Amino acid sequence: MNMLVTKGMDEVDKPLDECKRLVVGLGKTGLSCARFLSRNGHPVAVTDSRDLPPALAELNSELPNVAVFVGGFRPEIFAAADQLIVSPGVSLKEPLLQQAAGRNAEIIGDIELFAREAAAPIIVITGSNGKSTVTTLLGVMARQAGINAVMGGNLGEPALDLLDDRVELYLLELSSFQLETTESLYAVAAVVLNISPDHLDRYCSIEEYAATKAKIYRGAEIGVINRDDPMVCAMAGRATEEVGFTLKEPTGSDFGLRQDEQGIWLSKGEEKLMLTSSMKLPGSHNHANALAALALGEAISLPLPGMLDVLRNFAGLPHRTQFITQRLGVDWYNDSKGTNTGATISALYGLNHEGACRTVLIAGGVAKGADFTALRSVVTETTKGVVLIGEATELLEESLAGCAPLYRAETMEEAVKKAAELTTSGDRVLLSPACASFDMFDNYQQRGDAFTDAVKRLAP
Ligand code: UMA
Ligand code: ADP
Repeated sequence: MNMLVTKGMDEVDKPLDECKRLVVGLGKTGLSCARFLSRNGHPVAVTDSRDLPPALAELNSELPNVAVFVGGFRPEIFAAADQLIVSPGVSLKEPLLQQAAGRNAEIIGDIELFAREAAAPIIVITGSNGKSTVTTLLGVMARQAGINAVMGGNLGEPALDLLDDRVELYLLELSSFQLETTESLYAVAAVVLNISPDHLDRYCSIEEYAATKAKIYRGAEIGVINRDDPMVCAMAGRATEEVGFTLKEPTGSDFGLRQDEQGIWLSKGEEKLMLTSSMKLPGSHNHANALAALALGEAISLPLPGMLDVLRNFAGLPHRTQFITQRLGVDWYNDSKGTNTGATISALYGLNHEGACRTVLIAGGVAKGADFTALRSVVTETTKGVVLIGEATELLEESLAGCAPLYRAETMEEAVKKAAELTTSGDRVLLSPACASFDMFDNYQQRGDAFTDAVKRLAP
């Protein structure tokens, strides 16, 4: 008989039958897995290394019969499992998972369960930066074309919670963590938007990180390839058909940019489609995102005029180079989702229209094994000062020494006040941390909100 078991480390007596199918991690993903498996009549247990995992209360109220083991990973519980469904935040290098793999237990993730179940076509979007923007753009384009399309994965809603017979198209933003445990995903169209260093606290090298992302092209009907990114180009040849995008002039039927006396055009092959100046999204990195969305949309035959309409009207997601306000002639931008050096580089260059040092950057947080010397050129070329926050302050000081004046702040409020002191009319302030937020905030949204609130509180 099933029974409610929410047990700490000391209280586990014997592994239960439910542990044959073990969900590892009880955040959003773990909850969605427990929900899905229970709904399909499979006994399941859940474990989390934390004492109070975020979804514990919700699981207990929604699925009171599911056994939950918290406050550490117990060898007995893992040893009893034949199938382990691992959350993205848990590394497969976790010793108990390695032992399970060693005795041929099946180790999968929520996306694998999703791929085995989903009946409608799936588009997969991954890359170091731009995933949420492209996924959302494409979602709006598909819905505007009358398709019942749903979006999720690393972006917002866990994939398993999206499953519904009425859905006509799934748009999945996937992280490298999610792809590590996925084997059966065959996309109708797939893109690795770009590769720049990220999560190097979890991967031994950028090559290992890139190889995880490359998996999405295998078995894909159409692979969309970023022709400007050598690491993505090296992934070509796995999908059945391919189409490319570039920020240069496109060749063949690729998407790219063409310039004439009127300005810069989003183009397909020789054909000019739309002036980039008609887009609301700021920065040249968003030209790349627009071209990738067009290529994916074309792959599923979305009508071009509707897609261009979306590009004209889409103003972007919050926390992504988001314009907040102008105060005393200074523009304030929230790029809290800029959580790696690649994102911060593109945000700084993308906003730097005048080619001068008019930006004060607020950066810092959890480094995730990053090499911040990658920021040296862009900081030298675009900033008049950098205000540092959080755990990575000293590392950033060492890495950016001599590039621009550097300042320390203990809180977001203090960082915003310091940035305001450093600016004069015509300058801008950009929060683009190049780091994760977990040292000072629950997530990047809370960090971006703290920034926006502090800007609004500045004396008029
Ligand atoms: N953790 C433990 N013990 C555990 C399980 C997790 O300490 O037993 C820690 C992890 O190390 C991690 C945190 O808890 O720091 C969250 O991990 P999780 O796997 O429980 O996370 P979920 O709540 O399930 O959210 C995950 C994604 N999180 C991660 O990949 C870390 C969410 O992406 C995603 O939106 C959600 O699934 C739904 O699919 C967030 C993210 O930060 C936005 N993603 C990274 C990124 O974008 O760079 C990859
Ligand atoms: P992701 O979901 O991959 O984190 P987002 O669309 O949320 O990507 O954008 C996060 C940040 O990455 C943005 O705020 C911006 O700084 C940067 N960025 C967005 N698109 C690109 C791109 N195509 N190339 C490089 N950086 C980008």
